[in-house]
Amino acid sequence: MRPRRIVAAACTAGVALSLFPITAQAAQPNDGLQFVGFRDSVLASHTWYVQTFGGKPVLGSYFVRHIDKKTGAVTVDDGRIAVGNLSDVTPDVSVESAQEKTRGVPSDAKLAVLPGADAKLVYEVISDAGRGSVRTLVDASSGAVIKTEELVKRADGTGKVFSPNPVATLQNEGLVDANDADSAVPATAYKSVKLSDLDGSGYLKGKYAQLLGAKSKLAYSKTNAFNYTRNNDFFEQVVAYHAVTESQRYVQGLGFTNVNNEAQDITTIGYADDNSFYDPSKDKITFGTGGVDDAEDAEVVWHELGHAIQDAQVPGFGSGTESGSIGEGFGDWWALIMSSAVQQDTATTPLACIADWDAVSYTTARPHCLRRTDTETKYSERTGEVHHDGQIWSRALFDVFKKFGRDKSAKIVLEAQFSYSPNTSFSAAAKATVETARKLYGDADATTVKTAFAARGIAV
Ligand SMILES: [Ca+2]
Ligand SMILES: [Ca+2]
Ligand SMILES: [Ca+2]
Ligand SMILES: [Ca+2]
Ligand SMILES: [Zn+2]
Repeated sequence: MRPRRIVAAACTAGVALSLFPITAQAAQPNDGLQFVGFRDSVLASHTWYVQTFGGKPVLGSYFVRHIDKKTGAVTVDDGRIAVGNLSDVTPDVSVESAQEKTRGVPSDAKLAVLPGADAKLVYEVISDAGRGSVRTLVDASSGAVIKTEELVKRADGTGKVFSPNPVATLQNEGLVDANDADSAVPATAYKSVKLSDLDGSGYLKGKYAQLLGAKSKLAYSKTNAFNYTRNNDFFEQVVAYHAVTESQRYVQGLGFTNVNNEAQDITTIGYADDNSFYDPSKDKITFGTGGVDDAEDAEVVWHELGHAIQDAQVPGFGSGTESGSIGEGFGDWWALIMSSAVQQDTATTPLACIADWDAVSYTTARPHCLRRTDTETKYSERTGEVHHDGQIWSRALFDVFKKFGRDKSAKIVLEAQFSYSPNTSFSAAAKATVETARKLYGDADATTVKTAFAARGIAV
């Protein structure tokens, strides 16, 4: 039933205005109204109610009385809804078990009536899993989740980004930073993209990523249009937001709803070194601006995000030298996994080359790579330096990627990482990965994964 607007003076519908509770009609089996709030404006006063049934609030209903201060005229806006086929308002399920059905920490839970022809008694549970409040309706008879909705508004925006970076996009190893000059990079290196899951605040703040810093230094657009060129410091914020959000959407699409499923904290402001890092104590990624601004290269973004992903999967991951090396290797490989969807693998700019754009500032050999995922580095050639030793791991994963493709290899590795210890060894992590491949896809695929690790000299 749609809410009706009734002017009291002409009202023939039988709604008693002066009494509380209001008399119910047959078509509207309400048993009362519950006071919600009072608002005072210049011309009138406004008293809001919610409809009740059996003493429980009816979801989505409202009833408001506006009284004109000058004339005393009363106007009613009746948003009561029919409650059909419901006689009992005693729950069969406890509030605790309803709260267990929700995501995150429950902050409020109350019995309510979900109206309609077949109305239901439900628990309305408000909870927060770290990215804004979520409302869950749990059937108070069966305990089934009827509906989950985010109370935070989301918006899509648009922006210009590098994806993954100008060198790979243009297949041009001759590009240089030129001190952040717009003229150093042709317009064809930019891609116009959708920026999804924004919270609508006008900042680059959303479901999976949020840029932090002083407001005056953060990109802002009332219309969620973030079109900058690289000399503008807002530009790398857009690249970072987009790269992290697209990665999380990809992870979700693989079926993982609990891998760093939150608004990852990011900053691109105030760190002048040619370095970037993930700080697990703050769960925050910081991008430096030395040489090519690090966040102008989405592969640097994805590498750092790799650390955040592993830390989200295994609290404190990377506490030993070998596990730290696995962390670096995974980060490089994750950059490759993400890039493989947006760039061509060519002899000039091979997919195995990581951070092709950031690396033009500190490498002379072409292709310019921070590191590669296709080196021959063996387990016996470990130096104890985690980025060096990480190449052992990234190469093994690269071989798995080549055999299985993007989605299947990503699914195996992400699932396997849940079972890694924080200080795992190459051998233990490799074995866990092989077993995960076996459980997901069977013996033949497990053997393929095992071969990739064995080729690096890892005992598996
Ligand atoms: Ca820049
Ligand atoms: Ca995180
Ligand atoms: Ca840099
Ligand atoms: Ca690359
Ligand atoms: Zn790293």
